Amino acid sequence: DRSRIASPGHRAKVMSAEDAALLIAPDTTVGLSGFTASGYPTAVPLALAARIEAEHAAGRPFRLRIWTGASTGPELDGALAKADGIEFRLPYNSDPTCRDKINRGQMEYFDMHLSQVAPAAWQGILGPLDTAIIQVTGVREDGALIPASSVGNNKTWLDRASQVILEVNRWQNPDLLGMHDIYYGAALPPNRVPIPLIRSSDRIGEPCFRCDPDKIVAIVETDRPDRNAGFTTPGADDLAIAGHLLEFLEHEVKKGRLPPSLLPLQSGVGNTANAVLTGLIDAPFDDLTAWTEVIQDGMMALLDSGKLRMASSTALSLSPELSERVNRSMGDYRDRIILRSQEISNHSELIRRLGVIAMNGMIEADIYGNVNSTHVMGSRIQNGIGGSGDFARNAYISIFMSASTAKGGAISTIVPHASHVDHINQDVQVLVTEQGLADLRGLSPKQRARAVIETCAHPTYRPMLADYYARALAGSWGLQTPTLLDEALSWHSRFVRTGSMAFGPGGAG
Ligand code: 0RQ
Repeated sequence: DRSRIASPGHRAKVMSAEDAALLIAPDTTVGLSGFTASGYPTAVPLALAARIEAEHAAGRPFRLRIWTGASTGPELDGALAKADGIEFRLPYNSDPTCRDKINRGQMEYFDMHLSQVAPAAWQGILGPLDTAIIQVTGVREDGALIPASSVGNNKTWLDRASQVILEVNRWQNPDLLGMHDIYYGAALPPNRVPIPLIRSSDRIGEPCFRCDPDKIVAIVETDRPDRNAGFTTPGADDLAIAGHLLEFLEHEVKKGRLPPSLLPLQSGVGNTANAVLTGLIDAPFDDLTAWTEVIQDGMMALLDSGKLRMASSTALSLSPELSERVNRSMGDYRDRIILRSQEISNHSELIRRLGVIAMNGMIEADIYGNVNSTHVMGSRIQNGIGGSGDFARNAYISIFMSASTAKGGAISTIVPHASHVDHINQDVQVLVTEQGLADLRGLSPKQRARAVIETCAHPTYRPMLADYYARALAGSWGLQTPTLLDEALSWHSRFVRTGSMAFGPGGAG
């Protein structure tokens, strides 16, 4: 079935994934499509991984610099990392093999804000881009490329790369045509102009990517579904967090601080975020909109329920079951979903203008409301900052959420001092755990500490935090943000030494 490639010139470039992989030289930079395990190339990365393994077996070094939109799937990050083919990677990663290599010091990882990847590439600070490997839904007769289920940085990779390899994926529904909005008005300073978008539903670009046909060196045809992990049924903690959050939003509407249809919603990755969105189905809000970077199952359910009028995102990020169902009826969603480049979905100017309500997960928060989204015990990366910084800094209300403990209670996610800070306390306005919701807006550091300890901490750790805070009030060098310097990170070092932040039975540790 060649019907997905309507241009004869493009059809002449169809070849096997193995042949396409031979066009990529060692020690070069490759920009790939993909934002979550949606719309990422699979056949060429798998063939490339096999080639890298063969080269390594023959004693020849072969490593690449890899740029993507955000996390991708096992056939890309997983396969290339297992082949030890990634020298350097940016941005957000959630692949376990990559994570392991990064934490062992065997892979360089530049964890940058997702909105800033494309501008940084244009600025030239990342170096040249040798090859782009981009999954598309089809090629039109005029050579325009129909995007797939994620947009990410594809526009920029296609524009910047010296050579382009396309994967035309027959699994993607051709009805995707018309769902995307690819903005071609971005420029570097001093030539930047306001982005002409005032509502989440505005369209300011084109439905397809442009790409100089002379740069296209190979086209590989594939037929493979997106492969996002499924979601677990929300647990008691997820439901409690969702309950606190919905009560807060209702309260804000009652107080007249939010309109009855709220403001555009952003929701991060993970099960808790998914549970919050599912909870909105039964909440008393109508005519909702979303301005976000991933559309998970909960947001689709909200769309299907009619409560959510439309969603703007850079990617669909659906469980395998829902992904198949949505893919079959893609045309039904074309008027309610807009997929954009990530530099637009996560743009500070637009997030600030629209007044987005940002809801993101966290690793830990300290009593002053500084949030760590990325590092476990200060030094091991979990995933990355992703879009959380883009949204938190510019949101109308910036909310972070997590269960109050992790690893079966051995870790308190509320700590005296964050072991790494991604979001400073000024960018964190509301903290939610299953224990409760702390509205930190307008509070001083000492007022925040009292609210966080009393409202968010787990009962096991609350007395320990209260004790630390009381002693900090008595013994800190300064009293704006009371801190016991020698003790601030002792909870983390105790965990690394003993496997628990709690004191042992004899009070030792
Ligand atoms: O690890 O799977 O090994 O048990 O972190 O934690 O509780 O399942 O929560 O899926 O919501 O993820 C911050 C990682 C939370 C995510 C983070 C361990 C925990 C588990 C996952 P296991 P949960 P979630 C838009 C916004 C940054 C990017 C972002 C994230 C694993 O939300 O990556 O916000 N955010 N992007 O056990 C040690 C702690 C821990 C901990 C959790 N305090 N100490 N381990 N874990 N807290 C989306 C994009 O950017 C694409």
